[in-house]
Amino acid sequence: VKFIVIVGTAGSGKSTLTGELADHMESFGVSVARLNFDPAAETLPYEPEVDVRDYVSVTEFMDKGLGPNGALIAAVDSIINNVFDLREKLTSINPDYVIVDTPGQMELFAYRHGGPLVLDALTHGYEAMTVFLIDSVFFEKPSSIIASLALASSVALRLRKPQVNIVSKSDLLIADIIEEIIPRLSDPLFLAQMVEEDRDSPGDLKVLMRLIAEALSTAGFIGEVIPVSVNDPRSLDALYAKIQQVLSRGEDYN
Ligand SMILES: Nc1nc2c(ncn2[C@@H]2O[C@H](COP(=O)(O)OP(=O)(O)OP(=O)(O)O)[C@@H](O)[C@H]2O)c(=O)[nH]1
Ligand SMILES: [Mg+2]
Repeated sequence: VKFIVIVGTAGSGKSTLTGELADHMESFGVSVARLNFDPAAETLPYEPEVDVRDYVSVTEFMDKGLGPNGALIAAVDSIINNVFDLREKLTSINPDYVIVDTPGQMELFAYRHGGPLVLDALTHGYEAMTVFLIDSVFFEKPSSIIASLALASSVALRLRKPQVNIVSKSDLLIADIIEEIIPRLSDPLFLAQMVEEDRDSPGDLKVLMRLIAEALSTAGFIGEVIPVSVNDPRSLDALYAKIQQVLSRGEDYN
């Protein structure tokens, strides 16, 4: 069993990708279990083999006085009590891969303790990686591109797993962004130029943006960013190839 943990901001396409990537991988003859890790999901675009909603309920925490966001955080924290059962279920299915569809509340995985703790307990002893979705809507402005890369690095810092960063819903982007910007996101000179040409940000923020970009690229954090659309099977091929490459490289991180 190898774990692919899908993480991204609200509405970035995690659940849709979980379903489509699983189907795509199965078409190559590998077995995949879809794990819904979002206790607040109302409907899902796929049929999960394993579902945290069978164990924890967000409304239970709302009944205790928490608001919807706080209740979701508490619900995810409480999954720790069910990790043994979840692992039992998954090992009885014994798939080649488990794809984990997480909630869009990024603080769970970018800042808080509970998200990494529960995921570590879930994947302990198995190979695991993160696929981080950068929503294509963030490609509107240099400042949101840099902020998204910074968020991607927060997730990597907290989850401590090998991570592939992708741009989701790439069919919504114009060709220029796909061809000229996304392939060059790991190039510090390109990022510096993009920041320099940004007309929306004042000078002091440009300095900050340039330094963040330089730090992420010189640290080698950004790597190859893959544009992915669930409507384009070739992009799912490219993502699956990258996943296999990262997971076969193995043990460097854990
Ligand atoms: N055009 C296009 N739309 C997509 C793609 N992937 C997902 N979507 C749409 O984006 C919307 C959000 O998708 P979800 O999969 O629910 O996103 P999510 O990240 O799971 O959302 P939360 O769980 O609420 O955080 C849906 O309307 C999807 O149909 C894609 O590759 N291209
Ligand atoms: Mg979802």
